[in-house]
Amino acid sequence: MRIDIITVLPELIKSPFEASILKRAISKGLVEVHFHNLRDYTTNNYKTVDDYQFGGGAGMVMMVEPIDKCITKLKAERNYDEVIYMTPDGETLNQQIANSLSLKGNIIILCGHYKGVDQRVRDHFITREVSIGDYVLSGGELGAAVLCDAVIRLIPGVLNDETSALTDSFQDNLLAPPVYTRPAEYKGWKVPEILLSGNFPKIEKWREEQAYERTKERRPDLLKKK
Ligand code: 6GU
Repeated sequence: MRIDIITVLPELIKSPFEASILKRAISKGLVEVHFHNLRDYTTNNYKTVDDYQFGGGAGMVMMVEPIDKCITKLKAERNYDEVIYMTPDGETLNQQIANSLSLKGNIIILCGHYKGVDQRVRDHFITREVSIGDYVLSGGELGAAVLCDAVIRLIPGVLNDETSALTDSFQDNLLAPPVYTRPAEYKGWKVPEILLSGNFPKIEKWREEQAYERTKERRPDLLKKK
């Protein structure tokens, strides 16, 4: 998989790819991530990427031209399966979206800023618009980092058995059950007996019940989706 991230603030989004699982996925060659500074595609002397909006109103709008130049250059080099725009008015990211994007070959992610991008960018280049939740961020970069993390960890070979994605919360619209590690008793606080029993079919059944109870308690909306 190859991800090309278009941004006015590359320094804001690079660091998550330089540690832990994402770093390992890149060094194993399972994913390539490239950053493109939109200012490198400007044609004016001031390298401005935004301008006042037609019709008036507060807030700047990202201009078509630098975005067109950047996306057109990338598309001339290879085919892309998706051109994603990170925006608070996109579809809210969930595990299903992450699953489906993890199966793609090449994707472009455009990070929005200010009042967003000129609508013509959305009409002519964007195949999918993604938000990471119902709150406003200063820009799409942190959203893009969240999306990339959720997607990259699902690429086969990125996680080892220990961190397997199959038992994650949300993977089957259930939250994960509680987990414990040594010691079996700390300050009188005991680990549930069943987990020490060695009876693996019973342990599995307990975990399923706990996952169900936790979901019913905290996220009953997920059970309706099952
Ligand atoms: Cl992707 N961008 C911005 N600016 N705000 C957001 C968001 C994205 N997702 C939720 N809020």
